[in-house]
Amino acid sequence: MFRRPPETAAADERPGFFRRLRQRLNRGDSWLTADLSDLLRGRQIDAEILEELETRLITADVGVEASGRILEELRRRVARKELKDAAALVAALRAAIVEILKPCQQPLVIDRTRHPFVVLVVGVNGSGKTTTIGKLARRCADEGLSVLLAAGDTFRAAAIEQLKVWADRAGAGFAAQTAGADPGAVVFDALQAARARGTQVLLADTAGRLHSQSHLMEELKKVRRVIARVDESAPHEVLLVLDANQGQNALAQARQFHEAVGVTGLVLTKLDGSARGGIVIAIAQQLKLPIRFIGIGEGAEDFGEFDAEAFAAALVGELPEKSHP
Ligand SMILES: Nc1nc2c(ncn2[C@@H]2O[C@H](COP(=O)(O)OP(=O)(O)O)[C@@H](O)[C@H]2O)c(=O)[nH]1
Ligand SMILES: [Mg+2]
Repeated sequence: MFRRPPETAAADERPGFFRRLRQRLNRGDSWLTADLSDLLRGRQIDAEILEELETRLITADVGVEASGRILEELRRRVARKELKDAAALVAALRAAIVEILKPCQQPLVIDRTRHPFVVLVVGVNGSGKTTTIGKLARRCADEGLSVLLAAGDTFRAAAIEQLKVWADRAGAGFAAQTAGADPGAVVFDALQAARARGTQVLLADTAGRLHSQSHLMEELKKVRRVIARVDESAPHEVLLVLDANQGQNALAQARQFHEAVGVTGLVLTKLDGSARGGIVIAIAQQLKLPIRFIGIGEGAEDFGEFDAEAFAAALVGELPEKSHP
């Protein structure tokens, strides 16, 4: 994530993370991996099988638009007699998925000339904001960056406590006020403190639920303005955290948050849950926002950069070449 050479990234985290991604993504009602081989076994690649595949894609949250795009490509290749067997179809499906996902594979690059680089984390209640901040804090700390966490979710005391636990675990600084305090004031003070200390990264938590959706958006806009008042180049990243289990709802949330505060990156969490992963394709197709990270569990290690090829491979059930140990 922080301009580290790709070889070291591959060596120290990728294989393990991808293996777990594949295992966890396909847990429960797997939509392609297990089913696909059953669907294809001993059958010819014809119009009927493509129609069945399209239905599966749509019911797996891929959405009508992205499914249509994938099928258009597959039909074209079938017409050219390029897809003679199941293996060729699976490979073509994977390639079509990669094509949609690839533009969203844009890692977060922390600009080390900023003191601090400010990341404002937004999203609805329970989407995984605080957990993501904790995981990201750990990642930054592992990269040798100094980090400060700002407890901008002042709605509940428990939210402040939860962030404190993550700060302690990651060895990050922590800035908070009491529950009910003005989140703008909390983030303002944290930013001043980070500047005074020369802290490299400030991760600001926010509330996900207020009296109403419009109230929440107004509060987030205000936090954004307060940050810009201290450093007009900040926030340097507005990270929207989406729970992949929300399905098509996640798309609606993304549009609302983007309109209100200008999202610059996405984190998709809980891909280890009942989520079928197809929503990631719909999000890529429709939002075209950078997908910075994915979450595949509650622990700090269950978090990694989004990789289009690895993700597509996990979905259709084949590990990419590079992930083999
Ligand atoms: N299984 C799983 N649970 C997650 C993931 N990310 C967050 N959670 C859990 O989801 C719940 C809500 O997360 P939290 O960070 O408090 O959400 P917030 O309200 O947006 O701050 C917590 O129990 C987290 O442990 C993930 O990637 N996978
Ligand atoms: Mg929270």
